[in-house]
Amino acid sequence: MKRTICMILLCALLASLTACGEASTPVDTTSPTTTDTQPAGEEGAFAYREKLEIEFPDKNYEGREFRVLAQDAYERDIYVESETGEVLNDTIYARNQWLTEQYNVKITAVFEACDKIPNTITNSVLAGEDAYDMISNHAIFSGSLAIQNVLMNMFDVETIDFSYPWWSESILDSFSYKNTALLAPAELCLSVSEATQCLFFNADKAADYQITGLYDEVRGGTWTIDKLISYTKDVYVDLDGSTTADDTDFYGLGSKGGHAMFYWYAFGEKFVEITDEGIEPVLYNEKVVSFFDKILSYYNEPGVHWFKGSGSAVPQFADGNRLFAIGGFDDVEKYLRDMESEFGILPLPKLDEAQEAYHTMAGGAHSVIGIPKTVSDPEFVGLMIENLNYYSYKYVTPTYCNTALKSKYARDDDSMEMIDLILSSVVFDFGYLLDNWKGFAFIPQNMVESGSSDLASNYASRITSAQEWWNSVVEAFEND
Ligand SMILES: [Ca+2]
Repeated sequence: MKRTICMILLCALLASLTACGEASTPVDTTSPTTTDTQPAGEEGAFAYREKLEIEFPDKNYEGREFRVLAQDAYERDIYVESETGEVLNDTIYARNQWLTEQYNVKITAVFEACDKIPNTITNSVLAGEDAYDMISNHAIFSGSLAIQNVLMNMFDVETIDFSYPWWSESILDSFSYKNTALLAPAELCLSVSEATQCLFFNADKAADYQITGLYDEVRGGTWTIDKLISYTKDVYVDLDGSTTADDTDFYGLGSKGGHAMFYWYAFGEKFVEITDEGIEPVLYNEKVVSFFDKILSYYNEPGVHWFKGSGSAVPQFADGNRLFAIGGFDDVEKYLRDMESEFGILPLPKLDEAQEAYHTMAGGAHSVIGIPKTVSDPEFVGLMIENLNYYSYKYVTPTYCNTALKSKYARDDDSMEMIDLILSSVVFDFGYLLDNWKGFAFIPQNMVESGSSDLASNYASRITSAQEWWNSVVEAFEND
């Protein structure tokens, strides 16, 4: 059974996901250079993080290696080669130097393509080798590992403390089943922040449309889907005078079909419910129906531009052709550095004002960490992980937000406050990470992209296979 599930998972993933690099280069991350490791503090939204002080056990590991196997698409999750004068790079470098000096350890990393890591680690563990202390790999590709019986339950590692502030409640809810946590998104992996989704707005255009006080709406809890719809649904300008709606015209919202599921998370929902009895897909119900009514009709408005398949809606936003756009934090570094207009960052809206909090999701390519079952000293590994998390929480994530995510109009401190709010509201969902295109997580995308409105039959045709799929996942976990 396990093998079947894994093959299905892997085949589907290989067929559906972007390839993730080929290189497999061993790297020694330790440099003989010592540095002044504490970067200068940043005042503002993240100042509270620097105040956190945790006393970890005092240990001298006498040069022991901390051996990491990591996805090559996000090397800087684990390692940067040297100081370059670029603040984020140097903060990551300083983190590793700090760990090295604190414990007399040596971080060594091997980078591989994300689709190869599950096999590498499975073969290694099944051969009884204690070859790696930690893996750090693409979240969805790692899903197959969770059902291979090769990873350690992190709840059993005494030096990992899930009450530390970087382990969110959502991580515990979504990555554990019956007190077993085999994988987790960790603060030490910057890619988790980079994959975080948000809503960008063009501040200059917003002023033209008399849209003001957006940050105050967020703070006041009144930033809702109906507000977003009212600000965007009729915003359309035929820029080229072609009398047809082209990609290059001006729209209220830039998006893609794949974003439709984001609203489900933003409204505080998930695609599965984990109970003591098992994992149940969320069924066709009144809430689901009203969700689809709202999003499908919104995505048919003239002010919404969306496209099918993969890609980003942010380049056209960067060109000034969208009032709002949905994208990831990594889009800022990729596309918004040289944007002429001022832009701001907002959380995805709530369903209504009664909803208690904002929620967002992280795209599935970010790293999650796991500890191979064959590790002989899990306490050492846990201590390394938590120290890297600690330093990353205090310095690396705030530095990322204060440099990579900052608009060139540096006066925009509100954005930093929003970024902090968004990061602390990320929702992880078992029902997305292990969906394997058999559950319901991709129905919103399918419905938008197909233009179908027959939700009832869409659900009815899939419910049996969805339930079978989740039953098989449960079986695999319980036999682990
Ligand atoms: Ca046109």
